[in-house]
Amino acid sequence: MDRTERLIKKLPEQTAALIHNPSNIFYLSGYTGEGLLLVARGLKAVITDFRYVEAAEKQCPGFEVHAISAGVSHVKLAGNLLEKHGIGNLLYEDNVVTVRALRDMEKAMPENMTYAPLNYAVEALRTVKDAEELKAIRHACDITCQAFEYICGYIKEGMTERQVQLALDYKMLELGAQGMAFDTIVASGENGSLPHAVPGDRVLRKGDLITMDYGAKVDGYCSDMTRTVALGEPSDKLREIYNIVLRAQETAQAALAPGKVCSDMDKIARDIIADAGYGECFGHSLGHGVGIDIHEEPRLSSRSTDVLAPGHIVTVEPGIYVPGLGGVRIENTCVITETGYEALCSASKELRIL
Ligand SMILES: [Mn+2]
Repeated sequence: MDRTERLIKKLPEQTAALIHNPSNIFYLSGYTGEGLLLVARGLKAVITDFRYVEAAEKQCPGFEVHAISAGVSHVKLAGNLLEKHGIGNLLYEDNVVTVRALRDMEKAMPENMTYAPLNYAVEALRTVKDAEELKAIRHACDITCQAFEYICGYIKEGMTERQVQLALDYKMLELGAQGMAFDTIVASGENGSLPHAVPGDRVLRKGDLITMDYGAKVDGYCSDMTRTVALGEPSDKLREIYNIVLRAQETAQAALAPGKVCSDMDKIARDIIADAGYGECFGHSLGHGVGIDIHEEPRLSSRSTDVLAPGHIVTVEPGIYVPGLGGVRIENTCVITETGYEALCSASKELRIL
């Protein structure tokens, strides 16, 4: 059954879903342009404008394509379609639609329309990846790993973080990525204590650890990987931190399996880091789902009661961050299988000394 049919099956009678979130629109229809998706039993429509009509017709077989015109806005057009189909209930994404857009929608729709939140119904479908999605993410992970091998031979003392970022990004594009999954992070030396450091003009020096967190986008899907490498021999302290993070990463990753509770995965890594005396230095969650968006459900966090299932794709990325000294993070993207998991990032996690 196609993705839109799976959503429609969840909708109550005489009810339509109006989709604003571009990632949800892409997931359901393959459409990458601007506009809205309107779906109900017997109704699958892309609502767009002149610029995207041809693209929408190509990308979305099985969908009607409607273009706005003077005086007929996207929501007005949606309202006309709902009226034509005799549909009086509309579910919308209340996490995306602004207060202003909701007011405009209510004005443009037929008067007796009732509204309710869609409650993340599409996001829930998106947590379990199908074969086609897994293939794209696998490809994105392969590009990420190849770029890692390349960058390990490229990094030299005296380069800036920004140069490393540019080389990584260029290499991923050259290897076939359609773009970056997110802004590449390169954090060297003391900058390593910033989990989301922006690569800058800091010059790489002997003894630095360099954390690179980056991913490729392929066919609309992301990969996410972090490796921390050393430029020359690191201090004993940095090596100690590296080994703790590596143990936390490997132990938590090895525990991934269907039926496991997300918060338990987080706890495995957190306990290892806390027992080693660095509990205060791991201030983010263990990981997150990856797909069309770089951060999706399920979350491997201490608060998540979600249960892992085959087809979930999640990251495992513990870290230790010490202000003034630096930091280490090691991250793999993994798919949950029927019996356990498979790591999609094959790049070695042993400390590389460049
Ligand atoms: Mn990540």
